[in-house]
Amino acid sequence: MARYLVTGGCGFIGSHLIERLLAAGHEVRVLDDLSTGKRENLPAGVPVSVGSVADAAAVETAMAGVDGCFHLAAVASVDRSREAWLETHQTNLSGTIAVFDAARRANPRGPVPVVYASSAAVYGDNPEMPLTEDAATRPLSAYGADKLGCELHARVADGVHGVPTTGFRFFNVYGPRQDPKSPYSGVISIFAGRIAKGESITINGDGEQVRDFIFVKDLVRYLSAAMDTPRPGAPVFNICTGRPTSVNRLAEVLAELSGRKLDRRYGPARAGDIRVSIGDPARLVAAFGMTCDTPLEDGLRETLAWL
Ligand code: NAD
Ligand code: UD2
Repeated sequence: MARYLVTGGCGFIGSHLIERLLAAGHEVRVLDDLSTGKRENLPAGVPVSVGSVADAAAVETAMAGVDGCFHLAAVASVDRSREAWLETHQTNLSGTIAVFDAARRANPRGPVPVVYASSAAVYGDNPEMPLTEDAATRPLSAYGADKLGCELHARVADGVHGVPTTGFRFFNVYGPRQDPKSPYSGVISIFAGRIAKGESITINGDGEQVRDFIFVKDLVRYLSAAMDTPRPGAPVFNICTGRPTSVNRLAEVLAELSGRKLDRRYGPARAGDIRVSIGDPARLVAAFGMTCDTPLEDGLRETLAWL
């Protein structure tokens, strides 16, 4: 049994990770500013410090005495990073440095490991598909640039300060508790929420852009496994399936599964939208010996059932 801090634990992915950690018998505490997360996402009894990862003192206090930190707190929306460039940077990059820095002193036994969320957004408009971890990084957004910055500082944390880190480039994550009401949410939660109520959806551009969608319960298994076996050299792994789904196809499957007629409208393409984003999971599978195996239809059914 270990004691972990989960930053951003009240959010969509954090809350699933915490369920898994508690089921494995670990003790968990959370640092979250509740900007998009909700306490109701967590089981009763999980201690939540309301504060920002951009506040070094709050991070230091939350980190005291833990055996490791899962760092998920971020402004997760690419659109939001465009609107509020400096503000999102303070959370997404400075907040990550605050976490790595506090991990140096968190425990009298020495630096504690940090498992953190990077993103497929670091690849930007790189057209090599599927994307391996060695593909060139060319972020198109402040969000992607900051996530790449997190990876660079993770190397500093490891090499200069002895803090073991593991970074994961999440592709498009979906599942229960991803907020269907927020315009900054993922496409699956937005479409699922609207289609299930018989409302129209708007497809940005021609809908033939493709994504690699991963079910959240598949993803959190890797995060906990990475904490169990910290690796040297600040490694970074894709978390992806390698399977492409177009936005058009996604809308059709959701309509089919919810037994609704699809009312889709086409709007302008989103500025800076990535056309194709498919990851190569080979390094992930080789390192962890498991695949993201939930079929899209099953994950979508579970997401619809939660609504
Ligand atoms: P989310 O918005 O549900 O969760 C983020 C959590 O961080 C929320 O609880 C929010 O309140 C909290 N938070 C935001 N700013 C904070 C701050 N300054 N201090 C403390 N807490 C703060 O989003 P999510 O989808 O669960 O994202 C979790 C992580 O995964 C993020 O780092 C995100 O960038 C990354 N990620 C997500 C996806 C995806 O498809 N959902 C893809 C790639 C990477
Ligand atoms: C996702 C993540 C982001 C980042 C990135 C990695 C979310 C919210 N964002 O960005 O954090 O890690 O992946 O590359 O999960 N779309 C529509 N209609 C809508 C909403 C979206 O057509 O109502 C389209 C959108 O234009 C895009 C696709 O759906 O082509 C996926 O959009 P998204 O916002 O879910 O995710 P993405 O890939 O921009």
